Amino acid sequence: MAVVCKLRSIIPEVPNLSPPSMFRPTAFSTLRRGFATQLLPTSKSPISPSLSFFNSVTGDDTQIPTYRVLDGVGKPIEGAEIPEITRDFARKMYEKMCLLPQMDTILYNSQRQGKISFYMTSHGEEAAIVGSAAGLDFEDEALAQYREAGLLLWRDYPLDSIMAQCFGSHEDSAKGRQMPVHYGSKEYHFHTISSPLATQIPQAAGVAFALRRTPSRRDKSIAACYFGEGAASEGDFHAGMLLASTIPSPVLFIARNNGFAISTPAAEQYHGDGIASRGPGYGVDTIRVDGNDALAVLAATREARKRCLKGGRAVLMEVMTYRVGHHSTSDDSFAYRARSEVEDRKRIDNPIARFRLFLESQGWWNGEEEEELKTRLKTEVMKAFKKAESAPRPPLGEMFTDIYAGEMPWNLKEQKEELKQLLNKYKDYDGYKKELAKFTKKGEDVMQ
Ligand SMILES: Cc1ncc(C[n+]2csc(CCOP(=O)(O)OP(=O)(O)O)c2C)c(N)n1
Ligand SMILES: [Mg+2]
Repeated sequence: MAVVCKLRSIIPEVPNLSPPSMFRPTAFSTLRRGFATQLLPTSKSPISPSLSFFNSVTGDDTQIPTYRVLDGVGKPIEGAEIPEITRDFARKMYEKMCLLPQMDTILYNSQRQGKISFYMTSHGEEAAIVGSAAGLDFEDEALAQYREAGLLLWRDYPLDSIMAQCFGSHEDSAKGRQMPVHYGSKEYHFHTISSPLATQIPQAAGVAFALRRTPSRRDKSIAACYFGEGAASEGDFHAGMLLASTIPSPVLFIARNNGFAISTPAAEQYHGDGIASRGPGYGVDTIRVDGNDALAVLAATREARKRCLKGGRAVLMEVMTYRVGHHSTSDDSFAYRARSEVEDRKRIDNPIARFRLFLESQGWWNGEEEEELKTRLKTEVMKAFKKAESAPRPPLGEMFTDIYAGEMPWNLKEQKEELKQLLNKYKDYDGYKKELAKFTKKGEDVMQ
């Protein structure tokens, strides 16, 4: 009371105090009226006499709910609305959801046979990836992590280009200089994957800001940023969220919560309520979605996208799913989880089966079409695979080009010279001969 009286006596002595309008001191005017209902001019927080702490977004210690449309057997759950979807659109989604594991299995096995150096599958996450891709616009800029090849498939990115990237063949747009699965295509609005986790998150906030500042794309395109729940532990996640929240931009953050960051289970990655609970902290509209329900992911993505464009602001979607495959070809997940757990998930909550049951219930799919599809997809994948497998690599010297714009820097020139000397010295040895034979020009472009 004494402090309030003192303040009241001070306020009239500073009549010319004219702060910028956004900081207009409501607290001062309330104090003048004698009611301390607010604490500071920068806060709208009401005053409370209750000494209470909180640790729940829902306010009642329950977890944030998970939005779902279809139940485990592809039927709409009570109260759920089926998003607008045509027969052809639904069939295309299903086809791409089936193409993804076909492609994954062939490329995964090819790594095991030593034909490619590395691979990452999306097994179990087909609805999360294809469902969200289907809710986006082709021109939305995608900034993915590495497990989102399904988005490229949805956009009809050619299988030939996927294979060329994984094999590093001369048809690869990155000229074989990236690890497999590090796709990138300007034409398909897919920013090149980078291995260091979460770097795409602040980049996506910047991309979305650029979209907002480009008259031809403003109010038309968003940035869609995918990342795993593990990547959300990086500082870049928080930097990206804060950036998008304070410098508003239409970016849709899609957190694929697949239960693992390599061998670390989600339960050991955070103590709070998943990734979704972090959204409101940044003032970002947020939803948690059943990622094994293709229709729920589709509907949530469409709505999230609309909000991004309407408000020019970020939206966060946490997509709950389960990584059925190993983390990558460098991992054996049965060293840290039971085989039976994986088999159970595949059986109990299979995203492809759930969506197929929905299609069948609409009369949009049948067993005969299923057989025909599986055969056709396998043939298509094998055709692209064989083409890339036998294709030569780009000329060896391409390794040094386009790394930086302008003139080649001195260190690359030095490295190229060193390679030239090595090749000229050892080119007649069997090991060198065999390797050089795989390159277009057989290394001669470097040796000269
Ligand atoms: C900055 C950084 N730290 C660590 C790694 C090694 N790493 C690669 S993938 C991965 C796990 C990521 O898990 P999550 O984000 O959940 O994606 P998921 O693999 O489950 O799809 C880790 C730790 C990395 N690539 N970059
Ligand atoms: Mg994960």
